[in-house]
Amino acid sequence: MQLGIVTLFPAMFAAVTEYGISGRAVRSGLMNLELFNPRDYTTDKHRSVDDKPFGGGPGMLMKTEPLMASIAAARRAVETKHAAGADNSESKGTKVIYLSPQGKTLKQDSIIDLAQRESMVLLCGRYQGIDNRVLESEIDEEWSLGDFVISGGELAAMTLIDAMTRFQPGALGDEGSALEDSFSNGLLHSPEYTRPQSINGQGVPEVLLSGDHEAIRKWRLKQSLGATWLKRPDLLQAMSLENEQEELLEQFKQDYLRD
Ligand code: 9WO
Repeated sequence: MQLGIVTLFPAMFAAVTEYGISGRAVRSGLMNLELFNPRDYTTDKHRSVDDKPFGGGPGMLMKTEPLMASIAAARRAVETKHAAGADNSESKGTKVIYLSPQGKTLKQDSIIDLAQRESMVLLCGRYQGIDNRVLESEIDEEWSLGDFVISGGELAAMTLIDAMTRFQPGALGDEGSALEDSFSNGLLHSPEYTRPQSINGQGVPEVLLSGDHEAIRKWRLKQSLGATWLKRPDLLQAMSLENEQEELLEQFKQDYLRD
């Protein structure tokens, strides 16, 4: 996947390019990030990247000319990269995405869809954001992590990159499959335990030590359904359960109400 990233703080992206699963995906060439700093596209002596809003008031907006120039450069770079040698019909599909609280809320399903794309440009806003005309002419999609404000789009862009990386074929290696993570079956994960077998007198559920794989599968599914029922009943509401799941959840509720 080719990613063009427009940001005033390119150094922040070391968090995804150098660490963990995303770091490995970048080193192996599975994810290719190219950073574009509007400051490098300024033409004035002071290299200004912010400007006053018309109508006054506190706060600043991103300065338009360097912003537009850096978006154009990012788009050009990712399009030439992934169209290299081939016909470029696919490259015309490169979307410019703005991370903002006004966007559509990202869900695991949207991450899976976005992760299939060959390229995209991520625009990280700072200050109070961007001029509305730039929004309307340059931005194809607006996505949000949720209903809260942070100081800029970078952490949101990195969150999106990390989540998409997990769906690149080969990115997870030994860590398993992104399709087995929480949410991929619409349920929360069941509790997990590691050594030691006792912590301050608290043991590990017997079934996990039994070696009975079918019993373990059932127990985990039951716990998964139970955890979802207790912590995220809204997720269960939106699902239709199979017979086995219905029965295991019923058992969980009985156990829970008895204890
Ligand atoms: C800042 C500000 C200051 C004074 C008055 C109004 C103001 N609004 C903002 C503002 O919304 N700043 C944003 C900062 C501009 C776009 C980038 N920023 C951002 C992205 N904050 N939060 C996000 C974000 C992105 C994705 N998911 C959740 C939050």
